[in-house]
Amino acid sequence: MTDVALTPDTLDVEFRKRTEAPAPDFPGVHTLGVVEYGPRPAGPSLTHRGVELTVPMAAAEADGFAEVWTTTRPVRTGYHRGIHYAYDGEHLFCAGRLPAARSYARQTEEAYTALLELAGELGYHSLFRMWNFIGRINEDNAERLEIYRDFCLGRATAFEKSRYPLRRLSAATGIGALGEGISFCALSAKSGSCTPLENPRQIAAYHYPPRYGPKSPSFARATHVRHTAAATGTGTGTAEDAPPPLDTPTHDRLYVSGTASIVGHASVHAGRIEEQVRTTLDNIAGVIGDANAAAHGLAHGYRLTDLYRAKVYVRHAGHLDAVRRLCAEAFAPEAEIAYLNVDICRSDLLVEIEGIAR
Ligand code: 3EB
Repeated sequence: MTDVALTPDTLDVEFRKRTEAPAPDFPGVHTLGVVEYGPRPAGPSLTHRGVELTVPMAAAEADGFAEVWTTTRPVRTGYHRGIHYAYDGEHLFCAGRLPAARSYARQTEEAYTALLELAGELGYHSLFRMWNFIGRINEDNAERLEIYRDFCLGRATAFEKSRYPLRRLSAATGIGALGEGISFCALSAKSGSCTPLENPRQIAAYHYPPRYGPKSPSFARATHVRHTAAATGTGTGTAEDAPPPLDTPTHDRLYVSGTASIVGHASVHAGRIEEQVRTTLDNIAGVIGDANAAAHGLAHGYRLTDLYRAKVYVRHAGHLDAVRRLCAEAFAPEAEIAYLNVDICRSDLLVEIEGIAR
């Protein structure tokens, strides 16, 4: 197994400019899914790049960017009750789009029920990351319920009816998008082991009090994943069902949820961008740090400089420069960081940051 260190990681993600020609196909590297951040919604659809989804968001960069999920295992695709999916025998990438509606709870419940059902039927039981891009997130639906709360109601109902334990919920992002409707995508693992993490400084989102909406948001602060690599370590595995051999190489990632300036359950530093960024970074550092990692049974923790990918959502374009400066100070120079100008799920929040540590 001496070649293992030279093998690309089983599941990885990189950011590319949308205007760039697609990277040449490397032998043994396949694309599971592509999330493009562009001006208008599109997809999801199935292509030679797995599932492609375009999320309507004003990227700070003129042409937006694409988030490309690659795998060393061959990919197959499919469609099930509104969900387009791609899978490699170890990872499942699902995506869907809910059209503009008077209210979103019912559609959201149906979509998450379908997603959980699909993942279960295919044997990808460990959901480890979800993203929800919500149009008009801080505006009311036709029944005068804020659309974010409307969405949370449907999502929580789906997990409840699927008898999904709260303590198994995964990392997530819930964030504003342009236009109307909701785009979503999620990743699940088959044999990789997943550990959800909470933040001692914050109340679990799924225990937020009812003042924030009829049902609490269904997510954990982070998911640690020990990914199972290609069975042979050379990328020649197949998408067939086969248990990984005992000496299968693994690699670890810590997927950090969208994180904001929330302490306990309350938003703090209303109207103050620098303080909100600092509190958000402190929250992330606390979740991923050694003490919290040990409290969740992990061998070691991470630091902000271990985040090799991050997405930074900023409500006001005028705050972008300040946010960039603070993030550049906190993250490693080689980290890929994307900035997006969108609304945040609570109207008093100005910034939300997510990332992946390795
Ligand atoms: C928070 O901590 C900020 O509803 O899926 C962050 C990450 C937030 C995910 C979601 C919401 C979600 O409550 C907002």
